[in-house]
Amino acid sequence: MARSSYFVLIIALAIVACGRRPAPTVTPAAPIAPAQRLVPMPVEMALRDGLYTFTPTTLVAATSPDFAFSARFLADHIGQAVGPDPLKVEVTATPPGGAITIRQTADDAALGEEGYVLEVRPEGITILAARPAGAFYGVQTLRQLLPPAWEYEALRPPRKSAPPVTLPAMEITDRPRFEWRGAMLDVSRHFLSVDEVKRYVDLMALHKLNRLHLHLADDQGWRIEITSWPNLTTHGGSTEVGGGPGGFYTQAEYSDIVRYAADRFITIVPEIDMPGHTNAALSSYPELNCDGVAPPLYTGTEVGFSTLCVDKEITYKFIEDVVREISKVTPGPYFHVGGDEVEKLTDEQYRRFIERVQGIVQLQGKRMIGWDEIAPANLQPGAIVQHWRPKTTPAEAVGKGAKVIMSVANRAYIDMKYDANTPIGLTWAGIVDVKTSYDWNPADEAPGVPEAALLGVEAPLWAETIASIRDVEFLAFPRLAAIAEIGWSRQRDRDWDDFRVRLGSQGSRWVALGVNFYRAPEIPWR
Ligand code: NGO
Repeated sequence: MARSSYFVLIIALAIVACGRRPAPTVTPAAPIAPAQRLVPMPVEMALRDGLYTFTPTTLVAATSPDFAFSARFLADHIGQAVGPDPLKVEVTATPPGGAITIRQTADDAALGEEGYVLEVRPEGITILAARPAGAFYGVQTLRQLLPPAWEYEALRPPRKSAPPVTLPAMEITDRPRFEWRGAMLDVSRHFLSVDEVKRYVDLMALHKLNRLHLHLADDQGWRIEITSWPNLTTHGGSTEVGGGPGGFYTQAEYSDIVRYAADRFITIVPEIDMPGHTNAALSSYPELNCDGVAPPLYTGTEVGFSTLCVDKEITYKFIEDVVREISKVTPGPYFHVGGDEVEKLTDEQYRRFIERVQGIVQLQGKRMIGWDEIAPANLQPGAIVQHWRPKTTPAEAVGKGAKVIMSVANRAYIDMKYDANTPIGLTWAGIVDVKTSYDWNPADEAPGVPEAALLGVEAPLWAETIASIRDVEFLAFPRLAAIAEIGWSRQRDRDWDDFRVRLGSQGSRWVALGVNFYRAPEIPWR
């Protein structure tokens, strides 16, 4: 070859080499061992000899009507993946051989509210649980062991020649570390529709999360109908960050969300943030302002500038009405009063306000939750503090008997960016990559807050930069699965390198579910 040709060849190779993007980490599609398919990781898991084979006539049986929802869920999931018709469901005390049976056991002590045993044998599959939530979590574990392709909504019956679907025999015994495994959606900064919230509920259920905290009111929008103060939604709900149209839930729509979540063993936790973060309310009712003048609606993202007028009686009448109306449509035992970032009151004014509101919440039979700023108030037994500010501790509240939900922002805030190039998200608490969100122990996070003081963990998703459920999914996945595992699995069993691999195998399931997840480069997606 002539020298000039060599030259051209070298230049061409250099161009190709420079233009090539680094190959994503993709592991070839070898069969995934059962233990690698599960997030969160169960307490105990042992493989046994033999295989269970799914057939078109497999029956899903529940021994108690309380377990029928879980049986139906499983039958619908397996649905047409194994035959032309959906699987049959039966509530019966004596299920036939070969069935998938969800069986109630009297062994409450070992399994508790949420524990289960999953036995896969060649002769049949059994999920044992003492309570309906445990049965549901057993079903979610079985679901994660089944082919991800079964999640596709357009799945069609298999070809006649397709090999039968089997599952290796195994036994799993499982129960959660914490009773509170939460996620929060901020529907104030940007509104999400009922269907979008239900979609989040579905994705939470897959990873055994059980509390959905809805941040229903903030400066930028009031999102739940209060019939005695209608302007809150007609005016206060009419915009959002950036000036979009906002929106709100009627109480009937909110009840629909509550029911949908409850079916999936998720308790809705309503939050009305006060006395700060209240511009939407202040703009809707001039009498809530100390000067009697309603400010304009707000569509920016500053915090700390608004407060209810704590010296006016009408303020407490307003709060009583709001807490009463929302409590009536909220079967769960919690009411979150916010309490964060108040810059316009003295400490004394703030404390007195929180203590008075605590009485109002108790009168409605609810447990008060507040962000960690409420810790110095005189908290009553049963109060719950949500810890969010890094480098502070709510130990003072723990001393008064309060329980803590750990949501420390530099670990659990999934509205933070994954890295400097993440197109949406905030950075004030730092960059929260997947390892940062996973590799920590809630019991070591705040001095004076030991394991026994913890109710659990929660991943808040603030919505300053989130305009749609697609954005929600992008910031939540995969980090929400990391928080779910922290909430469920024992600390001594958790290990980042092992988690990375198990998280990687969630990718194909999320693809099948249409989840817009972030393909974090440190995860071996498959
Ligand atoms: C803070 C603030 C919110 C912001 C969020 C953004 C709390 C409890 N108050 O968290 O208003 O939206 O940060 O990350």
